[in-house]
Amino acid sequence: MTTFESISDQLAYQAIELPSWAFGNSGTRFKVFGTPGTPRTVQEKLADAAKVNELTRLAPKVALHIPWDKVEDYGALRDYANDLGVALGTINSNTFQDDIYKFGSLTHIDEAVRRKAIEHHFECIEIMNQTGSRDLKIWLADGTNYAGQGDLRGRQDRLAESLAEIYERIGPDQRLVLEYKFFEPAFYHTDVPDWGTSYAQCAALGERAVVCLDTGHHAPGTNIEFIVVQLLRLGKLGSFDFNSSYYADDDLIVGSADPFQLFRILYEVVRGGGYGPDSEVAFMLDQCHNVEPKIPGQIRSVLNVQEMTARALLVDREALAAAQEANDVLGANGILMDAFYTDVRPALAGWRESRGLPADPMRAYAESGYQQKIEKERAGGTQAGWGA
Ligand code: PSV
Ligand code: MN
Repeated sequence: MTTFESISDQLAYQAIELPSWAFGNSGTRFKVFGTPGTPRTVQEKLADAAKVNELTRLAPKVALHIPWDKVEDYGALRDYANDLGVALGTINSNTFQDDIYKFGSLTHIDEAVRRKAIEHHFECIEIMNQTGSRDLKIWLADGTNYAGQGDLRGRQDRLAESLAEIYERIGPDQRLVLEYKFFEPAFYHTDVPDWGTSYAQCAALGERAVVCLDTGHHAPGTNIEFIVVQLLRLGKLGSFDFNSSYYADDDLIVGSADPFQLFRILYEVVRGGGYGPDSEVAFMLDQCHNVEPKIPGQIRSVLNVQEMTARALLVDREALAAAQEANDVLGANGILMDAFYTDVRPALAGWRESRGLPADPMRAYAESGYQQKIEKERAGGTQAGWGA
């Protein structure tokens, strides 16, 4: 039996990066709904993120998206974030919203377009130097819609060349993190569709190139925890983009659609050494709150990750190993399920209180008056959203 007391110290290692874009307006191609109190500036996004961290102590960093979060002075932005009690985290590049990227960016047939995309990443690295960020995360919209439209092999070769140039610029303490996604916006093929492609490209680059696993970027039914096992085994699991999906890249609150899947993923993270002070795996959210309130949406998200981490830590690994060794199929499965079915919420409430945090951060937010304050203060101006 593993007790909550025996794992409670390990819970303090939990650090989940919040995406700045989760606080802005978002939606689908059908409609983006505005929400009262939505930030108009990156500073306001940081303030909202800091509120999540203040109430949970789970979210010490905020990931930025360039150009959505462009400012004149990144040193000043870094100080601003630090004053709020958070740090600036991963820098996400964006080569999917300019007209010139219609047929690709780092894979584009035209050298001039590739150059522009590479230069954009150089700019991101320059920003990282000022924000103190470790990770440059690259997600590409590159791909084709029709068989024969592009030279799949040529695109892969150009991708390797472009990434090599970017990798050259990465500082000794920085990492290039390559995300994969099996479809969308391209529907016939994408140039980095799966972990294997990302792994192959990263392996060719070197040690500081690692894979980003976005949980929403797999076909339904994919055994994501197996991918976690494999990447940890290969030393290439760089980061997670956590979210939940029923169908595809739904970007819903992590742990909402399938908490058991989140538990299985986190169990393999813990078992594979991806959690704790010696691990370099970054845990990020990549979510949008289209219809639900955004700040409580982020609070719920980090709490969901914490709950499933606690359950994953509760797995009696010794007993599980013994059952596995004895080929005790149902016994082994039962040990895993015992941990999953353990309701850790009361123990976590106590854990928070013992650390001077609100037992129920959702409730604490509702009672804090912060929402009313930002709705009043942030009247007028242009609300942040995709592309702003
Ligand atoms: C698009 O699918 C996407 O959601 C990727 O997952 C990136 O991580 C994110 O946008 C930010 O660019
Ligand atoms: Mn992502």
